[in-house]
Amino acid sequence: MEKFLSLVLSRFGIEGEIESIRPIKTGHINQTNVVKMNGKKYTVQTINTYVFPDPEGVMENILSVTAHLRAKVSAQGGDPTREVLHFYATAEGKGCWKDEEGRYWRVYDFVDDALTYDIADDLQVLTDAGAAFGNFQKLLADYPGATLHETIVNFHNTKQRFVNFEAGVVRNASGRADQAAAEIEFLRARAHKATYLVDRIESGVLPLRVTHNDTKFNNILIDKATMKPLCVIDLDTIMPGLAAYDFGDAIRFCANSAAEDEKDLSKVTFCMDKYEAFAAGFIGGADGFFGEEELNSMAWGALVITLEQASRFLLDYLDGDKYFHTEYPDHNLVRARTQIKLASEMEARFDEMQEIVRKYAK
Ligand code: GN1
Ligand code: MG
Repeated sequence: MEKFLSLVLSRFGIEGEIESIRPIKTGHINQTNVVKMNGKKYTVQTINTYVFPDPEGVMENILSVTAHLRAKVSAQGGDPTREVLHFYATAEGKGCWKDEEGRYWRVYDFVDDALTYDIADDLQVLTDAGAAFGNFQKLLADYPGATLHETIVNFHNTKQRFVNFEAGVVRNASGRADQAAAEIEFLRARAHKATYLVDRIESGVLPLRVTHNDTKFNNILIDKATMKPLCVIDLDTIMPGLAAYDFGDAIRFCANSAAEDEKDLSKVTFCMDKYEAFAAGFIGGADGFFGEEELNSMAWGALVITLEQASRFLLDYLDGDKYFHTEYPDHNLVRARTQIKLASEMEARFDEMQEIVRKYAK
């Protein structure tokens, strides 16, 4: 392992003795190690090609977007070495290297003295996180979105997601559909809601922006010393999208009172105070950046992306756990259930959710 990681680093022009290797277990998709060499820490990661069939396209996006962000952060007097991820390129100028077994590797500087959290309890930190994700969209407002590779086709096309879900139910590849009958019913009954955002893209009501598309709270590095957001990470899914996708995905994760895979559903609640705290930063901090229709779509984003996520976890359960990393046989079903609980609570309090957006839009 050590010898191999040393070879990987050398492909990115980094040579020396490895001092330590530490695996990171947070993400559901890629495999990550923090490798210390010559006193400096690097994040060394394989890109999951089942999920990302075009890893070179992923890395072209990332190298170009991070260069754009770096220039913006520098111009605003920020510290680009800590506030933007720094990826290395191979001698051929590529952001990834393919080994003999066909695995794709990438390397970026590990950001020290920063942490990620799976559950957000401090409302001020949530407001700051909202502002950070909102600011991320602002920094990319003048990025040419049409030049980006679509790294996962139809990623937040919830209409298509529900078509795929239905096909997966019929296929029932794992033979486990009976165990998920109630959850399948819940989602089927909401297929009409899943089209809400896509319909509004198609009718030209909602503008496409360059969005992050995977705005889980643990995709923000928080500075240990100040507890302020430092850097947005996990840039694999930066693509044209809706402001409501980033708002909604963040909410479904951070306004949950429990973990995404909490087994005891009595602990899983949609927290309006957390929703409000995040909205205060994302919308309140945006200073008129979002248009009227976008503001009207934010609460929908939370509901639609939560339903979408439920369908994705459940589909993977039905397919036999091929996409998301799982730790036990029912892991994806457990995850789908938390999303369903959140979605039903959002439905019950939908008017309040919209009012809160209005409050911070002023
Ligand atoms: C995956 O990589 P990670 O763990 O940040 C997934 C997201 C899901 C999330 C659910 C490329 O994110 O879309 O919302 O799991 N990423 C991809 O936890 O599918
Ligand atoms: Mg990810």
